Formats: sequence, structure tokens, C-alpha cells
Amino acid sequence: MRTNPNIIITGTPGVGKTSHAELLAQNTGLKHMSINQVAKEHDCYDGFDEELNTAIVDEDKLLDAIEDSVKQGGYIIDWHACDLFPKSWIDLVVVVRCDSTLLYDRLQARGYGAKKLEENMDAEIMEVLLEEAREAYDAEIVVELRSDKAEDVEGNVERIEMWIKNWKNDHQD
Ligand code: DAT
Repeated sequence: MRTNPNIIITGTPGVGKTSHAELLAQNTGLKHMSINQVAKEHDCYDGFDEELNTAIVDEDKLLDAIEDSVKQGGYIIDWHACDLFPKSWIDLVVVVRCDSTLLYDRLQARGYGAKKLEENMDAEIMEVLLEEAREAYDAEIVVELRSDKAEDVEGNVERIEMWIKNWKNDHQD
């Protein structure tokens, strides 16, 4: 039994996952787990997508690398995919959403190439991550939060903190 919940913060690249995860970790003491970093540290790659200029992650290797830690609870998992994580590990899935014009500017500022930019814009507009989360997890643990302005991050994190408090009350011995 976990005494701290595991929370996935997911969404299209650039929507604000890391901004949310870092502030939430700072305010709650839960641990921010950047899957990009874990994949790098444990070399969880299985080739390179030249067209998208992105390393392809070996999901089995990645899950093996994080399983022992995540099962103990208290992790904020930050990644642009969510359906690979077993349902039994996860207590809340936050799908961060962002206005597409703002997202375009953020991704351009990151120096994304045209193909990668287009792919990610399409994903946000088509609600790909929201759909993925709803298919992989029970509806009651999937929450969609908007992140257009800086104040949105603070408001969203406050909401998640409230949720954590309630979860802890409900999961006391
Ligand atoms: P992600 O982890 O989803 O790729 P991020 O947290 O790194 O996104 O944010 C991408 C950029 O956008 C970064 O420069 C911070 C900025 N940003 C994120 N959320 C924002 C918000 N709600 N308002 C303004 N800027 C935001």
C-alpha cells in the first residue's frame, strides 16, 4: 500500500508539464520524475527517429528502471505519453492543455523543426494525450487542466495539492 500517491503529469510537449511538476514537487515534497532524464540516465533507447529528430524510448527498459521506486509511491511522473505505466501504479493522471497559438510560440522558441512542430500542434488540437489517458485509466482519475498563463500553473498546482490532501486522508491506516 502506498502512503503517498503517484501522479502522472502528461500532455503535448510545451504545454507546461515540467513547470507544473517542479512547482508541485517543491510544494509537496513528492519527487519529480522526468522520464526524459530517466531514459537518458539508464540509456532506455531503441533507435532514433531521424524525421522527428527524437530518440525512440525502449518502454520495457524504462519501466524496469523505475518500477521499484514508483511502486513505493510519492512520484510525479512527467512525460508526453502515459499509457505505458501500469494502472496499478497510478493514482491521478493530469493532462495539461494549452491554447494552440501559445503552444506554437513555445515550441518555436524551443527551436523545433517544421515537422516536429506540426506533429505536436496536431496532437494538441486532436487531444491525443487526453484520449490516451482516458483509454488507459479510469475516468475518475483523469483530470484535464489548462495552462495558458503563468497564474494557471499556480492555480492548477493548488488544485492538485488539495487532491493529494484528500487522497492521503482516504488512504490512512
Ligand atoms: P513541457 O514540460 O510540457 O514541455 P514546460 O513546462 O517545459 O513544458 O514549458 C514549456 C515552456 O512554456 C517553458 O518556457 C515555460 C512555458 N510555460 C509553461 N506553462 C506556462 C504557462 N502556464 N504560462 C506561460 N508560460 C508557460
